[in-house]
Amino acid sequence: METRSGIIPMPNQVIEGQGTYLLQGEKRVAVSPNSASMLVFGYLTNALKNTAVTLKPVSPGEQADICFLADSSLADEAYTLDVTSGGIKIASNQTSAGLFYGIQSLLQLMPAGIYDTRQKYEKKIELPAIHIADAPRFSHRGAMMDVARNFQPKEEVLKFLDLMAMYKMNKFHFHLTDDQGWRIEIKKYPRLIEIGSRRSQTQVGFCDYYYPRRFDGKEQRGYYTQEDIKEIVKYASDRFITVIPEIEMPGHASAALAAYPEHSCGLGKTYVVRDYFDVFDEVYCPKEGTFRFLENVLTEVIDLFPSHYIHIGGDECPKKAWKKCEHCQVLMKREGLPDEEALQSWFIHRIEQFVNSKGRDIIGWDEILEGGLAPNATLMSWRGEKGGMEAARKKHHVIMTPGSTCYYDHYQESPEFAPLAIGGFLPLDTAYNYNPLPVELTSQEQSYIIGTQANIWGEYIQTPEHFEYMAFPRLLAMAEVQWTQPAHKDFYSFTRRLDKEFERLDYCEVNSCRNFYEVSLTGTWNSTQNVYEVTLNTFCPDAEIHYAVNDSVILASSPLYTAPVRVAEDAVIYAAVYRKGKPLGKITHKSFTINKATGNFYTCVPLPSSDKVNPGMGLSDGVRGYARELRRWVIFDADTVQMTFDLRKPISVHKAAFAFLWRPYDMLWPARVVTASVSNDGKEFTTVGNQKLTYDFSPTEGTRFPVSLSFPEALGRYVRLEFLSGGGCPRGYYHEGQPSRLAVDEIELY
Ligand code: TNX
Repeated sequence: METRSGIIPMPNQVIEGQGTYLLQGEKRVAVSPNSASMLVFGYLTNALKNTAVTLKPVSPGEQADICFLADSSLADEAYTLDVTSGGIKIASNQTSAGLFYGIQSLLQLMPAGIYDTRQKYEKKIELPAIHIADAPRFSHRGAMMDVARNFQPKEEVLKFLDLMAMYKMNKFHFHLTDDQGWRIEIKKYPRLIEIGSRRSQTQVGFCDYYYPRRFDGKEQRGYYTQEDIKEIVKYASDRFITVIPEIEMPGHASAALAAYPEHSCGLGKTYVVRDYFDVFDEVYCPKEGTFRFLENVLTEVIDLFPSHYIHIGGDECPKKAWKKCEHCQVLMKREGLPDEEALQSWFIHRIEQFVNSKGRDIIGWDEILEGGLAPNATLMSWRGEKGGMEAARKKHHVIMTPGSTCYYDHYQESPEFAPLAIGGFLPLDTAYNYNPLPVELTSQEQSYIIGTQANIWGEYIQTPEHFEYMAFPRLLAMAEVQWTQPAHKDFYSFTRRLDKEFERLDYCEVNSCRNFYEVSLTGTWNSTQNVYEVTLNTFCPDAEIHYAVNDSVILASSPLYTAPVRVAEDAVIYAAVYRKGKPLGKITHKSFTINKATGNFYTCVPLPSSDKVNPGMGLSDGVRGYARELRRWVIFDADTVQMTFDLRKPISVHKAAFAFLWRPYDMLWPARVVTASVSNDGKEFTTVGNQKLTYDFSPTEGTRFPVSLSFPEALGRYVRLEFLSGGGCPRGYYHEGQPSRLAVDEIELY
């Protein structure tokens, strides 16, 4: 479905009419004098403040150009919007949430220029005649902002709320506490801010880049006063958004324990606000004093946030401290708890009872399933959808946020061009195509899934600009996942609407990722034609791609891409998106290596434990591993790894080249020995080369180590490489003594 009007998220029913309505001068708005309608009236007035249009409220029933109508037959959040040459009518039920969404649709019918704050919009506002009848697919349409890892100023929070409202999102999940910072003032416990809201430095680069870790030496601090929180809550509520606060427990508690170490299990440790990112063993100890502390914290939180749901975390709580803690062990015996998982569940139950006693319910991450789900808990499923499905089957409400489709801290463009991210790959189309209702569930079970949200974790997000880069434009895809019925979803239609929407995002000064206007390059071996082909793609509709081989200058006169580009030898392909002779985005490029192994099948003994990109062909797909892109590497958990290439006919070879990734944090160490052998029947192999491999580990930086092995020219249909892995992780490094793993990429034969 495609509409001229281009609203995001796509409304569920749109009928385009004939003619237009001209919005200009003073317009009369019929609005009930109740507070919710007046609030929406105020919002609309403010949205138009930059235009030549002024609005005057009149009573319902009086002659008016714009009518806000109450229709109690409409569901909460549903609305109808009618634009005719005679005027505008928006109907919703008394909650006025629908009215607010009707206004959002109306505003999106207007030119993006009305959002330009640098100059007044003097041009006329011509609205297309239209009938929209609309209601959301899900009631929980959320986004999570992690301000604990890195603080975000209040202004950025408010800006984000504005943007969420534009796309009809209604739940703002505020991740306020974690190991690296406590961000909310609690009057009863001032040290949470004095100590918990600052750290003196932060790790540089991804957690596994450097050994030992490097730090930036810059203080990181920030928190919201209770006045700030009130302002944020009110600002959100004026936009029909509920702020759901998250106070993490029992894990992710380092910042709180740095301030109040008495709530830990002790163990003679010094507790600090963490300056690097990991899952830490220091957690809350289930002592009476700890519960009193947490209940007092929650009491202040509950007073500040009217949200029915209070998120209590519950994820990633290592049990090491509890296992060693005498108090915990006695408590477990007394309560008849078989293991520490049951203790975690006991902990969460107890907190749930407290939250329930205040008339609220808890949300927890899917680990709260372990050891038994608290009776009234809503589950946020992040480790895939399994936990969510289990909870739905147990008749608990569920919010689906599986990492692979909802974690907007993952890369959305190639790591070669993107700023540092946590990893993964979650491009716009993947975000868009997510369906939060697993087909494995019956429709009855599905009804427990109340929605989904984007989680924007902040480990590597240090500035508002970077936050926006990670959130957008994926957040608009999420808005459509949340709002639009699957029958009305269509990625191509979305890209056409998004193409226009970027203009509005620009006026709103959103630093969106722009790879929408760039080319992504993928190479594959075409086995029917025996040739390597590079496919060029862009999300951008109605555009051309121009490209060049081994030439970084791309002009409108460069070759126009019409079919996969064939390359017969090593090449770098450069490409850019053009529309009407003008480039829309930057030039991107990718290197391809074409050699005797490229495109050939191979077998591995044992099979790799991770093989994410071009599974089964990752070692011969023509693209070399890149230090920052872990998922591209083929990883083996074994002492000896054998790879046998089938070159399909006897071919003479004299050299093998390959690379290993060194990342001590991930137990990845390069191979110590490589042996090459050839065979004509795939059974009997003759060794042709063997070499001990040594490396310079002094750079202390996660590194790609390229290695090659030359040998006397040999003829064979099969070529085998055998690697002896790096052995145990060496002394003094992470995971000392544990078996290392081997990450290899691109086996090249010459
Ligand atoms: C896992 S999701 C976490 C967070 C991290 C995130 C990074 C969850 C409940 N825990 O603490 O920030 O991964 O993607």
